[in-house]
Amino acid sequence: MLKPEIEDGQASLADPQFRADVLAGLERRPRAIPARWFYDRRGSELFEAITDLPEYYPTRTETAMLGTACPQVAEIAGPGRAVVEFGSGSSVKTPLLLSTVRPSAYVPIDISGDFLRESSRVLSAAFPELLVLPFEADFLRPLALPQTIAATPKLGFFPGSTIGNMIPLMAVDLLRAMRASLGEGAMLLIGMDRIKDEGTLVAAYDDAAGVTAAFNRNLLERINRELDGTIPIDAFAHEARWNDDRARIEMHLVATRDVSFAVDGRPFSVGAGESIHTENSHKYGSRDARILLRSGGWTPIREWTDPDSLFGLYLAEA
Ligand code: AVI
Repeated sequence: MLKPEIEDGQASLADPQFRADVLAGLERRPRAIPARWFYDRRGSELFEAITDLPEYYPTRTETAMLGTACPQVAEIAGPGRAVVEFGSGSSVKTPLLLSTVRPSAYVPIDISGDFLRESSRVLSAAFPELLVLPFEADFLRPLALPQTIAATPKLGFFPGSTIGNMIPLMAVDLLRAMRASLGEGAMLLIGMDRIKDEGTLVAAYDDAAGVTAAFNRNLLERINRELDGTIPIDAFAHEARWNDDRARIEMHLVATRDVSFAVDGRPFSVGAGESIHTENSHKYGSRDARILLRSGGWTPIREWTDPDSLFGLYLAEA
């Protein structure tokens, strides 16, 4: 996932981009704050908890699918590739891939050095023979990967349906950037959550235990902590909506009453019923996913799904 920096947060230490995104997002109509700011330390913990929820099927479904798909990916991709993961790696999915594909090197790319160093340390301990080359960078743009693996064919790995958190225009740009970064002869293994009945989708983003609600509201807490905010958190309700026109789940924070507050010394008023849009999670049917991949310069060559067609895993070549 696109995990940004972990910060414990004080107003004076706030990321200037966070301040700019929040102030601009509260100013505009409809109000919207980019989802990347969910992931401070608390937000990352809450996201981990979400992945274990009974309603949140994507993580366990994709993980089970990787068990079947990875040996086949290994056969198609052949030995000795460098696995390049976009994001700092999951403690379960990445080992599944590395143990079957047996790459010559593993390059996790993340904008957050903290996440990257920690997950690289854990993976190096689990795979002591493997050359692990953590790469701190924003993978939304084409990258010059380490010289050591310049001549090695690459296998990109982008699980978790994180691509769904981008609008399609950005998703295509990202796929193109990945193709440019990985070079000729590359392959890409990517997960995308599928379109399904609205009830299942909404429940996955509005769980009975309220963990996703806490994850959403933590953004307001982060604003209060880091940007000297005075937002009354209890005046905002978590809402997950299926936008059928755009094939996406939207998360919103909806004001339950008229509220006035300040952020970084600037006053804001939000009327009862008004929302702050905090996340999009686009869902792709099999054909949609293949069109998206082709638009991004990739040719899909294999596809896996689960018995209930909840989630899709795609292998594509450059
Ligand atoms: C990280 N990303 C793929 C998650 C998703 O499903 O869109 C983030 C998430 N938001 C609420 N629950 C999970």
